Amino acid sequence: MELETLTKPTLLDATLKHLSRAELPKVLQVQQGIIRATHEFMFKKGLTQLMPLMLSPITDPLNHGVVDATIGYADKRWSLTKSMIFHKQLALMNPALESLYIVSPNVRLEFADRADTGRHLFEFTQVDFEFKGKDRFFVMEFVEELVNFVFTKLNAEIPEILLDLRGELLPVYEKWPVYRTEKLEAALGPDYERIQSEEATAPFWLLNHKREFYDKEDQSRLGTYHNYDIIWPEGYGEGLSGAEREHEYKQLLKRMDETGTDKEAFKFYLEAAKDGLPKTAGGGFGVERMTRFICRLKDVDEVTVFSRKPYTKAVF
Ligand code: ASN
Repeated sequence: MELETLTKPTLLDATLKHLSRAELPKVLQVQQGIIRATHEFMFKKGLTQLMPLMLSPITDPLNHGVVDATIGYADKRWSLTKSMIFHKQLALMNPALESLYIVSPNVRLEFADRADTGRHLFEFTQVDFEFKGKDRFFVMEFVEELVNFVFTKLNAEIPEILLDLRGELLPVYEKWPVYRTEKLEAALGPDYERIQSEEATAPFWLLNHKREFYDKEDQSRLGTYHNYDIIWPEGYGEGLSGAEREHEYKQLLKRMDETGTDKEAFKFYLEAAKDGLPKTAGGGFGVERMTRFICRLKDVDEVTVFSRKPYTKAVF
């Protein structure tokens, strides 16, 4: 084989092409503006910022399969963070801490079937937040205020960039429609989330997804859950997920059985629940997904400097 063929820098070529896109600096300024405004909002609302962790004995089981991302250290297996869901709940065991947030890098090594959704990265950042003693109604209102605060700030701080990238300034949303998944599915079929997102002109809430064991089950309607997603309009799809949390030991055991969760792996967490986990509610929004929606980009990977598109044979 020719030396030239052997050393052909295809990965470098692809990397340089990706990071040299002319519009990227503007997209990054939008993303930076989101983070800047989010910090300001969280400070105003009194949430305490935690630093992110990348390694833990347990992490979010998620409601879909991904490639295992654990490493061995100190005679233990450590998972790369898929979300800091359990850390949020555990940290609120501190009696003096009422609410918290983290700008949290998440590693989810998605399979190839998520490479072309336009919404998935194998490494991304979410703003994850949690409140002690609050319910879903409180969190939903908090999130609506947060989004409107961030959008208003961006309109004031970087109007030219917004006009350039999305063709207009950002709206402030007065009304946030609320749907239940089972009702939307009955009306629109299995692809209800995409169809409703494409038809919508404003973000909306979707309640009651069947999900991880930590989303609180409605005790008066078993099999339904006190969780909520934000779906961005214009076909941009899911942008935030959150829930009131299960915190009672017996109910956690029941939900772990129902979701086929390995209780042995969650021994430490279950011990904490036996002692008494606080009642909490929260959520998290994807920073790159919000940036994509604001900039009206085709694929969320257009937000990254170094491509994080899930595995396809063409790339690796
Ligand atoms: N951050 C989400 C929540 O708080 C969980 C997740 O990212 N899977 O519910």
